[in-house]
Amino acid sequence: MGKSGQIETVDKGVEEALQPPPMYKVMLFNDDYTPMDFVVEILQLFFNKNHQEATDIMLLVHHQGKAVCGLYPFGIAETKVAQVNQFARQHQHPLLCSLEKA
Ligand code: TYC
Repeated sequence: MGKSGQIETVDKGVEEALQPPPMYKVMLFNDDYTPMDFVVEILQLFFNKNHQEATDIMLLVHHQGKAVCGLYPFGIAETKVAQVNQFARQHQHPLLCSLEKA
C-alpha cells in the first residue's frame, strides 16, 4: 500500500528484473572409458571443487549414472558445458557434460 492509500503495482519488466535469474544444473554423465582421475581433475578445474569433493561427485556419477556438479545462471552453465566437453575431446575422452533447468 502506497502513501496515497492506493495499492502499488510494479511494472512487469521491473518485477522481472528484480527476480534472481533462472538457474541451470550442470550435469556430468558416466561412461566406461574416461579415467576417474581425469573426471576428478575436471571437477577441480572447472567447478572449483577440492580433491575430496571432486572424488565424491565423480563416484556419484560412476555409481548412479549422472550427478549435478554445479548450479549456475544460463550463460555461465552454457560456458562450463562447452569448456568441459572441449577439454574432454582434446584429451580423447568421451566424457559428456550437459545442462538441465533447475
Ligand atoms: N566410469 C568411469 C571409469 O570407471 C569413471 C567415470 C566417472 C567416467 C564419471 C565418467 O562422468 C564420469 N573409469
